[in-house]
Amino acid sequence: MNRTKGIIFDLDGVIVDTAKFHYLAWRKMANDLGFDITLEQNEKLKGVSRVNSLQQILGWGNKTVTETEFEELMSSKNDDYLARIAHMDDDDLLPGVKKSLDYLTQNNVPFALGSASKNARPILKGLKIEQRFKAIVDGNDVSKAKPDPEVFLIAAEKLGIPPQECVVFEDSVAGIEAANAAGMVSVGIGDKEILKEADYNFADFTEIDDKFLEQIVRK
Ligand code: B16
Ligand code: MG
Repeated sequence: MNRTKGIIFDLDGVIVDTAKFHYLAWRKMANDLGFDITLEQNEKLKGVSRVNSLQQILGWGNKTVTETEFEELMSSKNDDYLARIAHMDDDDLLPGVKKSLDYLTQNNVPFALGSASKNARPILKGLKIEQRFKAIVDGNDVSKAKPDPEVFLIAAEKLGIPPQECVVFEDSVAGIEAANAAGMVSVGIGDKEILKEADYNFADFTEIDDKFLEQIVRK
């Protein structure tokens, strides 16, 4: 029997600062189509799947495209995004993340990834932390995107821990909504005004100490 709760980490914006590269790549695509997207609009894209992001962006720009053009835009945005993150390595882990992962490993607290990204595995490999996760659930494994809780429920199942005994670290409104809908404890990483539905809020992992982790994983 597990003696601790299980932890589920989002990827983009929690473990690594890829959120800004998603924004830059979407913004370039929008600019090429003749409109712009704001940082405020970008908040609505965080944690949202590639398909749903493009649908929203085209709506903001009042653009209608054919199915083929839609596929081409998704593919060129992803190529642009991958080029921007190509040289990522373990120095790119967000501050404080390594220390928290070390604490969890040393204390036998199982942790999983629950990300909307279809690029999650190569990113974790680049960061040299792929092997440390007991389970990885990403955009390739789900049929329903955040705010649907599916990604986190699959992660809990793979950890072998009931959803109500899991804690989710998330930087997006959609992800906090998904964690709450899954009946999990939600920890917002980022602006607490934006992530106000989270059970706990921190600006980043440098604010999270061993004492908090110890308290949150205790059953
Ligand atoms: P990809 P997360 C999400 O990852 C990002 O927050 C979101 O901006 C992105 O559109 C989505 O992944 C899909 O990513 O295009 O790489 O498949 O935050 O859930 O780890
Ligand atoms: Mg995220």
